[in-house]
Amino acid sequence: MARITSEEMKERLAVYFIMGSQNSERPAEDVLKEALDGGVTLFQFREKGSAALEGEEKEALARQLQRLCRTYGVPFIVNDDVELAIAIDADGVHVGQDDEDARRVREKIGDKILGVSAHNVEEARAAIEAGADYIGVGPIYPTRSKDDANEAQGPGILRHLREQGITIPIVAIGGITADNTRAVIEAGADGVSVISAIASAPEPKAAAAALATAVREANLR
Ligand code: TPS
Repeated sequence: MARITSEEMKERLAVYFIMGSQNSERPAEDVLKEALDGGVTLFQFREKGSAALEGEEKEALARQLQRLCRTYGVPFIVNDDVELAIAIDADGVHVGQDDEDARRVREKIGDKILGVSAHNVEEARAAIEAGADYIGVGPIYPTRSKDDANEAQGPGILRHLREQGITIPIVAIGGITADNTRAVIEAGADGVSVISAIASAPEPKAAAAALATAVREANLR
């Protein structure tokens, strides 16, 4: 498999759902199934925090969710666990600035999708240099889903990155909802990434569909 093209990556980032077992009281598989029914285009398995599964349990849940994504033709990305991604032949890996060095991850995963969190122009350029296929930029708005999150930057950071010549596919993250999706797409993001807007929604399917509609409408303008 060759590297994903920039055009395909941008389309895949439209509605990027992130979840681990800690993000919902309900079984992760049920929430993900409903989210996929609503139109999620990319999924990241992120097991983090004190309640996170480890070892065999983590791998078993990963395989279960990966199987579900496969039936929908939605790529399955693993957060910050290159060994797990390789062991289960996931479609990609996402790493933050404090995780394993992006250049080393690229060397290990070959042509799989590589995503890197970036907070400024310098980190964006370094991610591109390291071989990232996309960058995650945020938190744009305040978030309660990441303990060690930086200060919210607002959609202006997206416009700034684009003005500085950063053309790599960008997904906006942090406090994104259907109501602020238009603002981040207009500021330069190719898609939106969410945990709580879908995982904590009373109806994950409707929540994912609302995000998909908001992204589509913002791109039509
Ligand atoms: C694609 N990250 C930044 S804010 C946040 C996370 C997990 C919480 C969002 O939750 N970009 C990508 N993947 C990541 N894991 C990160 C950045 C890191 P909520 O939508 O509930 O505010």
